[in-house]
Amino acid sequence: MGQVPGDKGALLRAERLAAVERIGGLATERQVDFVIVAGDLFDAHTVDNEIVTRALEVLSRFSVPIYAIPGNHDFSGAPESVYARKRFIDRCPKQLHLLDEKRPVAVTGCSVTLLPCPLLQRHTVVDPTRWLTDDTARTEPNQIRVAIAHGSIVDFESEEGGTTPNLIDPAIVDAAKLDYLALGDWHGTRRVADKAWYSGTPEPDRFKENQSGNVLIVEIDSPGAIPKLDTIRSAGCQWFRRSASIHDADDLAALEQWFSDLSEPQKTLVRLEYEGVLGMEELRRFGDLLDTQAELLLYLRHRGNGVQLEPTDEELESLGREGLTGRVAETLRQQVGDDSDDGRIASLALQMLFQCSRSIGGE
Ligand SMILES: [Mn+2]
Repeated sequence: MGQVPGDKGALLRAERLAAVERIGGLATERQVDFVIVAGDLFDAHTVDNEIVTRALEVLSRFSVPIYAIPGNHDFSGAPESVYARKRFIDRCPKQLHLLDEKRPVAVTGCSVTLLPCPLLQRHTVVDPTRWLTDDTARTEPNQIRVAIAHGSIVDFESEEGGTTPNLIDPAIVDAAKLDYLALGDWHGTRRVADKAWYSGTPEPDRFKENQSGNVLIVEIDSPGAIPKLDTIRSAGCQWFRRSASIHDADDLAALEQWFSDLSEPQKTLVRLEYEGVLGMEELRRFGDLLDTQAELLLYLRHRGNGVQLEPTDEELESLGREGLTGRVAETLRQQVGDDSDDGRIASLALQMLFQCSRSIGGE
């Protein structure tokens, strides 16, 4: 959340809690047996007590049990762990079960046994799911075996091979006869196999187009059955990345339209990257667009090489074609559009030239 400063950052933090609240509502509405948090309930051990207290308060209103494992950001077993903190221990509601041991846990009221793969340190070189083929991971034959793990799948970092920490081999699903493997760490919703999914983070927190902001409702009829999944949007905010190449009035109009089509600007964050060349009037319109959207949106970050000024024939005409100003402007115009310092300097010089000529002209 460090990307968004000040009050707007605070708004985003509040939205994360609201997402947890929505999940609680959904759990009741859909009559699920329990909720799984596959790690990183908290994003750091240094999280403020205020956030711990508020998160636990929201979870205390869940009508069903919540089973959470520690992830790489909130690993357990160390004195500095958020889970060792007095505030957490004192305020942990009865619904929340922190599974920080590698042993099967039967869920009361349904025939599911959970097989947690907690992280007890930030990085492990041993696959955290490896214990699932041990005798200690055996369950009763009528039980639905649901494992919970936090880490990366081999495919994601195939070029780096074994150097990725907390690496999970999805072959464990068959090897350990799992009915489902609930995965955490990846921010987007992602299918690894029929029986292994990343739900993704319920509230996005970065500009990455990776399908985040969902919860998964998983229905498993009996041991061995293929799980039925329903992806439900849990996010309150939308994060967009947009790149724009702006070379004429149509390009500018398309960008204006894109912004005005955003359904909830106050809950929308946009990262805009742009480049291009526009005439004087259009460049002013573009500047206005950025200013007003920065005011309207929850957050607008824009960067890029900038849009350069290339005055139209009429705009050049207004400087007087035969005069000195006109001739300088014409020379500068020929350098604009060049993606180099020269092009950018020529564009800035032209903008200053227009400003000067207008203030002399008494506009
Ligand atoms: Mn993580």
